[in-house]
Amino acid sequence: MSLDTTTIERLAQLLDGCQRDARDTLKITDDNPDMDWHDAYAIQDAGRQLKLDRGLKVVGLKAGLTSYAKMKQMGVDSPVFGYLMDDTAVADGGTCKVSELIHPKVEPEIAFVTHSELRGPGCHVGAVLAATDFVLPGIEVIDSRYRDFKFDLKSVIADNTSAARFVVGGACVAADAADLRTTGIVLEKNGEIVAVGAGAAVLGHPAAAIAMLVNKLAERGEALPAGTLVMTGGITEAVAVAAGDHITLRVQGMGSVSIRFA
Ligand code: OOG
Ligand code: MG
Repeated sequence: MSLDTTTIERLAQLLDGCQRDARDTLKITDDNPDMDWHDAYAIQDAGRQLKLDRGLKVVGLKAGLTSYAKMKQMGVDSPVFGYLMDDTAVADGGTCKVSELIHPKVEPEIAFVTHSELRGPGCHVGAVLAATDFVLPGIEVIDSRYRDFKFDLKSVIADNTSAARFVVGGACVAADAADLRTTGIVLEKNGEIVAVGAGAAVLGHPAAAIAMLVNKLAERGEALPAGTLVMTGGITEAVAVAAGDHITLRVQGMGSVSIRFA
């Protein structure tokens, strides 16, 4: 750790305030160039504690920057992990108010729900699939709190990996009922196809994103609890949205999920 606890708390407050007021800030590494990886996750943790203190609940976890398309779009080279809070869940077909966000984008993802605890180190795709209850389509709405969506990895980790809203829906499918590498996805905006892809875009297999998350948690002595919802990361580049847009994600064999922006 290179930052003291006062600075970590101040940066968590800053990002939390930006999220609540829908205003942006410069990436925090500009003013804190010595910030290390532990600091980045410590700021993320402090931000989660602020939300828990307000009575919110953690309802899932997320991996991000897990596909080459996403890493290339954001100019970074490795995945990141964050959490999903209950006040950011949107019902399938529900509405998301853009006035509550800064510059939202949507990402087509495959979500997993586990039925058994997963514990690293050494977690792998096979262990994840064995512990998976079902998979289903998910759209993540990301909204970086950083100006013009410009950040580096440490800044985006501190900002809970741009998490803003998420929706899961469609059909729940057993993980062994589909080959998630070849599972195709189609993302539509206002009825027009804006992105297509396949599960393998995420680290070769979406379950690999969860294995990475579990091994990351193990570094802190933590496990992924049974019954956890995990978003495995955008399969394609994220797509900007504005009020009036309607987004549908179709996933092969899993139906579709949608969200409207107002
Ligand atoms: C970081 C979060 C990326 C994903 O699915 O790749 C993410 C960002 O691009 O703002 O959630
Ligand atoms: Mg995402």
